Amino acid sequence: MQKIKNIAVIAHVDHGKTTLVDQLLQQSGTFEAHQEVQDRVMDSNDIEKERGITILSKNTAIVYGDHKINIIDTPGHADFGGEVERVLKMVDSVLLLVDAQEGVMPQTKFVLKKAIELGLVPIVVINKIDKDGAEPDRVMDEVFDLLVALDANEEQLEFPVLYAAARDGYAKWDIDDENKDMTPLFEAILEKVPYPKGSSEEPTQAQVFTLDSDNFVGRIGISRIFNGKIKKGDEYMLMKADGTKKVSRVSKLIGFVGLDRVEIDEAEAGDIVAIAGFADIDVGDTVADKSSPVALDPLHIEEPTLSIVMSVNDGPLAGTEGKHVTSNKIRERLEKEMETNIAMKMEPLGDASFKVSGRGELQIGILAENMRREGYEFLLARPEVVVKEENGVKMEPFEHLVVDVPEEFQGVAIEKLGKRKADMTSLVPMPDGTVRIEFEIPARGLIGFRSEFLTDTKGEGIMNHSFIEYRPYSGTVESRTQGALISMDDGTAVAFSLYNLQARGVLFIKPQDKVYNGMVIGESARPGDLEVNPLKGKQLTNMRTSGADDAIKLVPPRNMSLENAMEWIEEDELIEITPESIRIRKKYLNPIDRRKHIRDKKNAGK
Ligand SMILES: Nc1nc2c(ncn2[C@@H]2O[C@H](COP(=O)(O)OP(=O)(O)OP(=O)(O)O)[C@@H](O)[C@H]2O)c(=O)[nH]1
Ligand SMILES: [Mg+2]
Repeated sequence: MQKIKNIAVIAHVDHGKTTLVDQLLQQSGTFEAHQEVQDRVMDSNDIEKERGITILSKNTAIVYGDHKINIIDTPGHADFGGEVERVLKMVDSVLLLVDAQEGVMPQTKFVLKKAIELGLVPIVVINKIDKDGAEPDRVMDEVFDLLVALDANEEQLEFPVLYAAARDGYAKWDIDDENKDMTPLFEAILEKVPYPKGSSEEPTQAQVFTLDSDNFVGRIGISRIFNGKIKKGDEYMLMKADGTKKVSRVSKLIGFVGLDRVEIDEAEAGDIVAIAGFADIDVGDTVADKSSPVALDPLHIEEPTLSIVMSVNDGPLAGTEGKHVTSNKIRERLEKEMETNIAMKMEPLGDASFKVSGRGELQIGILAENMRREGYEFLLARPEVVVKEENGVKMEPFEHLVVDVPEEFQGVAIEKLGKRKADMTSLVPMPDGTVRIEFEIPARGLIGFRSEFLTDTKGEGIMNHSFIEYRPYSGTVESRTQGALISMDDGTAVAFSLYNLQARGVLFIKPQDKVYNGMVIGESARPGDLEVNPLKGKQLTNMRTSGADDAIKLVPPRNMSLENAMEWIEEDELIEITPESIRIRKKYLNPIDRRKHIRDKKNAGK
């Protein structure tokens, strides 16, 4: 039997997981000498590359001496926490990375909690020790305190610690050791990660933790083999969580070597492989021995906490920019997404709209961004948290929030968060003159908070949050105070009128942009919506020609990216998304309908 070690790399967002995996790949000699390798090779899809974040967990295998090390790189952003949870059941230890300056952050807590609950003993890697502000000792203490707070057992509290600068390619046992290479980390993995339990002689049991698809063989389940063997061409029983069973033949078996996938004939207990041949294979399914099938425990997958309504674009510019605009097209695309993205859910609501649920705004935003690039056009409503009822009590998701702000903004941050029903749990001055304040807050209170927070802290605040649990509903939360500037006409925006409107607030559009009646073109400086006319040209006089229009100096418009727009809009507003534009509009384009809506809402006592 081959010597195998299975490990996942977990951390808060940006603490250096993908960079570390890069270095391990490079330094193990897994790449051929001629192979050109980019930075963060594991971040392979377009959006991952552009944003420098990991969205999907991905596995790679490294050959080191006589060992094969299967490494799973996981996403650090809280919205993809569900990915991490699933992956942890497939490995025998984790590398927990913590930034030597930032220290323990919300997602560090979230992922470590899951690892501790599964009984894994982490290898702690204090990373980025090259940073000027690095304080490895303080961070080490924070990690230890966190483990104690998480009820770690004695073995877990004796976790090994290494100090690293992943970017510069070294790790070491002692902070005073020389900076060399990753050898100490390889040693730690070989010494400290237990060999997989289970036996190749037992009846086969493998569990799927990620899905993939291939144009030739269809759905593929990336699985960990816990017992027995999987052979290409043999029949196995696919066992689902709901008890359904079906025998199929493995048509293709794929092993991992570095970044390559290679076809293999057989794999044994302890290894991670991709299995093709089971048409409806899904995450959590067991691939079991045909004659003595025993299912593994199903994977626990946390429910989505945020939902958003997606609907067909019915505005006056509908169909002018997108390729796929019908309700059928949108439905097909969403259904396809739900097949592989098990952390999300979709529910048709009738009248050409769909409720899409996920773990956060970023996760849903990325789906929308992908659809837009594929030529889709649609509307998105304001994100809403998923409220549940437990024993007759209305429950809503709560988040752990950490904000880092320069001292002078501490007051405003606490005040604004108080209005959003946040409970402060700690306040610690940091050595660099900032304060780290922690809160527990209903997820509802966080919707739209980021942009306000950045404005309040002049862009210097940093905020991070992560799901804690469902708790009883906490009452109304304050939301955006400023009104919207709404266009009262259809046409093309004119510089002269935009120039005059600048006094009214912040604009989202520039001259020549298409606008329509009911479209939101800016944020008013005051509460309450304001209807304005962005089309009014200057009257021509003898003195000046309309050409002078070009010379008008306008403040650059606020860039309403998809995520900014999701943060900004209120319940009666929508985002219009097309391959070319992101516009904000009122749900009711006609001012009479809008007034009626406001009246109805008042009457309903909201
Ligand atoms: N100074 C310094 N920067 C580092 C080090 N390791 C990684 N970085 C930088 O930190 C940033 C984030 O690195 P990634 O490897 O993408 O982090 P990640 O943990 O994979 O991020 P997510 O997958 O989005 O959670 C990049 O700009 C890296 O170059 C290090 O040792 N020192
Ligand atoms: Mg990453």
